[in-house]
Amino acid sequence: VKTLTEAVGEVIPKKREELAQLKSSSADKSLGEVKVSNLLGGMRGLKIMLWEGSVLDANTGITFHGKTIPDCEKELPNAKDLGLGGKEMLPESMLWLLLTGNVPSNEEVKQLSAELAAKGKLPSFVEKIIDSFPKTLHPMTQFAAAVGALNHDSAFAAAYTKGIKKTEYWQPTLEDSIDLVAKLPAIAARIYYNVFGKGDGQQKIDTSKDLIGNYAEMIGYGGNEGLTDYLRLYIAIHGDHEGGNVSAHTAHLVGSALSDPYLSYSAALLGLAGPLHGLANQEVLGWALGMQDKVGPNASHEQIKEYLWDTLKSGRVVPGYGHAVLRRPDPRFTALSRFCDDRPELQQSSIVQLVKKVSEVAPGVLKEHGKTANPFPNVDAASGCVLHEYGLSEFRYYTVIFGISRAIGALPQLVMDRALGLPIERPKSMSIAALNKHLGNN
Ligand code: AMX
Repeated sequence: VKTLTEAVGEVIPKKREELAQLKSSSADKSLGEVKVSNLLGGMRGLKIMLWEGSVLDANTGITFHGKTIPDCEKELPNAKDLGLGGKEMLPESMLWLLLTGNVPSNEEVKQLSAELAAKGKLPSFVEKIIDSFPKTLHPMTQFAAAVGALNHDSAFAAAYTKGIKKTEYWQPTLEDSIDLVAKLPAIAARIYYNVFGKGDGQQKIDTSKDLIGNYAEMIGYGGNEGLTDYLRLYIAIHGDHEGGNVSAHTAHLVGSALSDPYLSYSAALLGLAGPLHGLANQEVLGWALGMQDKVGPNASHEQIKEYLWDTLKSGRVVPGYGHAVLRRPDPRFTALSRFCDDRPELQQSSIVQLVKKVSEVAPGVLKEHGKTANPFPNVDAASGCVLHEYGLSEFRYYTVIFGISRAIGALPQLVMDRALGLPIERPKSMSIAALNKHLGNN
């Protein structure tokens, strides 16, 4: 049985070799043209970042080191394999896969869960910082501030000050990353307790439990196997979605200045807090609950169709549908729907069933409407309503759960960035005047 640190150490020489080969064989090859529309259009579609953990294909969706979500559901150690109650894959398994490219054994995951539990307690100064925030401060702002404060004890920052060699940067980066993943549940739970008054208030950790088993306990849902298992699945599959999305890209960009993992991930969380990124799931839920209020819990396909058209005719988008890259139903949506189909309590839930019915009707309406490039549901179409059904109804908190998850994808890349010695990011920007001059416009 290997530790995660040993497993990462084993794959790094091969990665370095692959990068060296790529540089020597292909450094001058082109990856396409840069048009003015790319510069003005949020750099969409430009292949300008290295990101090892996952690749997003417009048709097949996300793959993690080549594995689809159904592959991961089959292959990664899950709650059942580890006798934890429930049966979903563990975020620990996904973290291992993203860091190493390999599927861990049950024993390795168990050992990682124990390591995370051992490192999960917050330093008291961070508890005090969180307790000093007003309840009215958005949970994501609190989350980012507390994560940034953990940089006080960063192994990377300390080693850098001492003059560690560049080839060894990845080691304290990994140490900090594991430490941060371990502490995110306690930070998130303390914020939940302070703002919403739910949970044990002390973030107690049981070393025999997995990361999410402990988190569910800390936020007061320990006895709820359905929610605990849903959180495992949700957090595992939201971990990574390529490098270009705002949170992942931010972690990579800030990390490229050799800011330590706490600082880099704190910045990523502030990006995740934006309504065009991490807040979308709460909007879907608000929209669906609004529909339920208007048309009742047993809406017919005809009534749903009408509500969809009302939304579109009023100039709004249908939340939970469409995607910047995907052109098929999001496999993450499919995985969450499968979860709902597996759980009797969710089959009886009016909001879950309404959201399911919407997914049968909306693609036809959006196709007829004719604007969106992708009329299919994205992950956010389903995610919030399940939390709501299980009683976790505080919308303002939902992005914090996403924030626990995204670390599982963003931090492995930071480790890889340091292992590969990637440089500080510094793209070229241009003013409108400079562009016009360059293009020969008058
Ligand atoms: N409902 C109605 N119209 C939509 C639509 C939807 N769900 N999705 C796209 N459109 C419209 C766009 O507004 C755009 O109209 P415009 O030409 O008048 O500006 C047109 O269709 C073309 O857009 P697109 O190329 O299909 O999408 P995009 O890449 O510009 O935007 C996204 C992608 C997700 C922002 C968009 O589909 C959207 O607003 N969806 C609803 C909100 C949502 O679900 N967000 C969560 C996304 C998942 C995530 O990243 N968390």
